[in-house]
Amino acid sequence: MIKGKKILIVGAGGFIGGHLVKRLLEDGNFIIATDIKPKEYWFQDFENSKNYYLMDMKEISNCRKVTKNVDYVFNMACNMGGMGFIENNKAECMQSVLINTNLLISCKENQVKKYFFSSSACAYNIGKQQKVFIDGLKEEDAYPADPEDGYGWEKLFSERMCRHFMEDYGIEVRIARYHNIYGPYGTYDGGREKAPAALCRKVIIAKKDNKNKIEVWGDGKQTRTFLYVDDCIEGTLRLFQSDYSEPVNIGSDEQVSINQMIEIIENFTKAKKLERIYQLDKPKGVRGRSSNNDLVKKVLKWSYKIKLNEGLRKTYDWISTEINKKGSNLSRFTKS
Ligand code: GKE
Repeated sequence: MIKGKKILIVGAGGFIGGHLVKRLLEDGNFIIATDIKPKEYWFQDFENSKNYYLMDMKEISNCRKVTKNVDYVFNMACNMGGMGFIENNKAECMQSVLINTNLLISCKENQVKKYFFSSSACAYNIGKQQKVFIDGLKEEDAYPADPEDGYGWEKLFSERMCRHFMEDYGIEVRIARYHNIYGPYGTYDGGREKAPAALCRKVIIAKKDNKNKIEVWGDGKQTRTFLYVDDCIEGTLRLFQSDYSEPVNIGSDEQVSINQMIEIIENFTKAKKLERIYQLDKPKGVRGRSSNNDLVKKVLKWSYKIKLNEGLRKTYDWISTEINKKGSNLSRFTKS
């Protein structure tokens, strides 16, 4: 357990960043938190701490300021979202390279000991993800490089930058490749939502409005593996404390199609099955993606715990409560 450390979390107002702040505060650390979003748009609120900064970490002056006298840095910040966002905002996504670069330079200057970079399964070679069911992606499958356009290239390049800062300047780095993380306190509408939250929302609203149809992007046969956020945080912290400095998959290996995920979600309701309107012109991403977890088991002696059915149930219940509180047209997550 990490305890009694002074830790900078960049992107603390985001989904995974918010869960990480919560956990590291509970474990007894001193947290400095930054985000580009004003506090009212942070996904989770932490009343007790005063060390929150509204700042753009693409600016090196900001990075220099907050990396002073900290033990560890977690870079959880990037301009991101589900396929609907990343396919249509490639230049925006690529600019997150400035956050990682300026943070690393500042960490070197301020002699920060250890640095975490949140990478993504989008770093993997897209040629290896053309079939519906694929063998899990192993870490070496990121090369030869041909990642997801825009967002994936930024992640792969930034991973590499971390590696060279370790080799050339001795900063310890840890890198996780996250595979579609979902759970409560995540984006569920507004354009940046990923499939688990989007489909929970669509089923909840159809039920609420007595509709018998939902819209699904693509033909529903595309597959993914989805990881519940509590397992993501546990895996992240274990990786951070390990001595392994190459990228590691943090994902589940429960590969499902989008249609299978909709069935799981529909089973949470007593309503009749919904007719699916397949929208073939919407962003679809790769055809099949799955995490191979051999390396994570080997280096961390750890595996995720929460099955998709259980994690989706918690997510569905949370989104349901939020929609009931705020109404289906209102989201606090619409601002980047
Ligand atoms: N977002 C969304 N919304 N996706 C839908 C919907 C919907 O209403 N209906 C069907 N899908 C389909 C998409 O077309 C895609 O084929 C699949 O679900 C997964 O979409 P996603 O959750 O938005 O994103 P991806 O898994 O393709 O990619 C995400 O991967 C992560 C890492 O594994 C990225 O967007 C990043 O969030 C992240 O790097």
